[in-house]
Amino acid sequence: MRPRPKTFPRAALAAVAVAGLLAAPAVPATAAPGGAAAPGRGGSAAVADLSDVIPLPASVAPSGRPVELGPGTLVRVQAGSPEAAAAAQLLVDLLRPSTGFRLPVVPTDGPDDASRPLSGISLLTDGADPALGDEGYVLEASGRSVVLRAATREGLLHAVQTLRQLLPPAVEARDAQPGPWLVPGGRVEDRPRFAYRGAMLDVARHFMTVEEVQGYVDSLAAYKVNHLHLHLTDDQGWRIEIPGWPRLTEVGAATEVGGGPGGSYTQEDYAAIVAYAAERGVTVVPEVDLPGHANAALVAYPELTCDGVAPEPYTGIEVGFSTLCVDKEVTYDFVGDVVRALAAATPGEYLHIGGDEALVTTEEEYARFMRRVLPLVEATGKTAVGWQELLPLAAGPAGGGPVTVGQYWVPGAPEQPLLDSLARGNRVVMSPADHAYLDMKYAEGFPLGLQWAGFTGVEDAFAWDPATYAEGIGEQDVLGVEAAIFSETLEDLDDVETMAFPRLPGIAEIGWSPRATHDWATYRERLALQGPRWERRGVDYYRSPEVPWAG
Ligand code: NGO
Repeated sequence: MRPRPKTFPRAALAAVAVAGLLAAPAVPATAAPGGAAAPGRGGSAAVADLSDVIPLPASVAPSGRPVELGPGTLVRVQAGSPEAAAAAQLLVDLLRPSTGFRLPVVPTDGPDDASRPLSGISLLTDGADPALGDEGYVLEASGRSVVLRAATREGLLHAVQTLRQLLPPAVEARDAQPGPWLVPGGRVEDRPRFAYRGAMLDVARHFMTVEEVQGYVDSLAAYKVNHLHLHLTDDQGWRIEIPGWPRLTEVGAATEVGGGPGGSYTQEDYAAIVAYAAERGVTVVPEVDLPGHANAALVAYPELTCDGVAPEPYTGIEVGFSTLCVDKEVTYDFVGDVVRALAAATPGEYLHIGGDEALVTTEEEYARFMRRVLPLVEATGKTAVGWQELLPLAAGPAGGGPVTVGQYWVPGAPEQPLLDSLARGNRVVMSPADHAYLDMKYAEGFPLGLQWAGFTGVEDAFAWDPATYAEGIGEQDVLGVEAAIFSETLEDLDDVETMAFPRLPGIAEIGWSPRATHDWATYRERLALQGPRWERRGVDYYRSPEVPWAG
């Protein structure tokens, strides 16, 4: 379908990496809007501007003096609200190490307490405006109090992330820092543009440990990304234990790109990822890529091939050469078991079945396969998601079926069958590879990444709109956006972070902030403020010359 790079001499790349990063032109520090806390000012007396937040909140009204947190600050949670208690836990886990404050969590005293301004930080569910939807929240900082109010746990978690960005960058440190800890005064009223804001991580081409995935979740949650799509299987490795099919992980997980040892998640590992993500408001969307991209499964279970002969394990980066045998019954026994196991282990609504680049099945075979597999997914009660190739085969509500979600990835205009599918009530998540594939290189010569969809600078990742990107696909068709990272050239979380930051926050902002606020010139100023936060947290990022980093 397109030219692909061949192999990547990793050692040579590492050399370019260092040289390339050091050679990045120094860019003068630009004063941040509103006297924002900037690196170099050491997070001292500076106070952030109320709109120094990514994604930019829907509405911001600064007023009054900053609120200072201190050693006596209490965290007050709505009595009897498990949602508020959960968000308070996340808040104190974030704030205690760097502030060194005890931040005791105490319940509000009674119903009228919720409407009185309290000293400290209050997390309240009573009195939340239903118009703010499932994820909206209000943050008000005035006098001696910061009040976070939302109807849902998700809303309160987002409010916590906003508060975090309104505190100085030193808040990200894991050891005690000098204050003061000032929150700018005023009111933020916020809710997302799209319900689905995702990030995809490919743990198949290079395996990532549970801790690495959890570390990535931390970074995603900071930008209100609410779905983690895990690309769990591909030609190079099968990464998730499936009861009844032990060789998938015993044999099919033992390889990865470049010949490394691979790895896989037990059901317990997967549960640990799901739970960690859920605590941070992130829903896991598991993907098993079918019927193509299946070499690892075929190595483990040769009966899934048409000739019954096991292929060689694959450690290269070509695509489109493998397939489950569409004509064998055992294939559907296998897929049924996989889909049911994943559905049982996944509390979220979505189950992704891949469906891209099935280049060695005919169109008829592909359709036959998917027409059997979609009902298997639907029988689990989950919503099926697939790469855009799947969409034409989904009946959709107008065709008497449920909604299926297609992930749009091929750059350029959609074909008519895809548009027809959307007209039947199916939806898309937009990840066009020329803007939202963060495994593309930033620029010529960048040491990591691919370039089949071109180079994707920081502005390129930010400056597009999912509701106008593709002719015929409008706002009503779009469930949301997703930043995808395939890991052919990315060996570990450090590599992934280098590709994600600073580009991923741009996709998060596209997914969350009102379209009318979308503006590169002001966004890049806000983005620059994230650098010191990543440094404090130990998150790798590329100091792109497109961003006016301070210091
Ligand atoms: C394509 C391909 C993947 C590659 C990726 C690399 C999709 C959906 N299928 O995207 O197998 O890893 O490009 O950018």
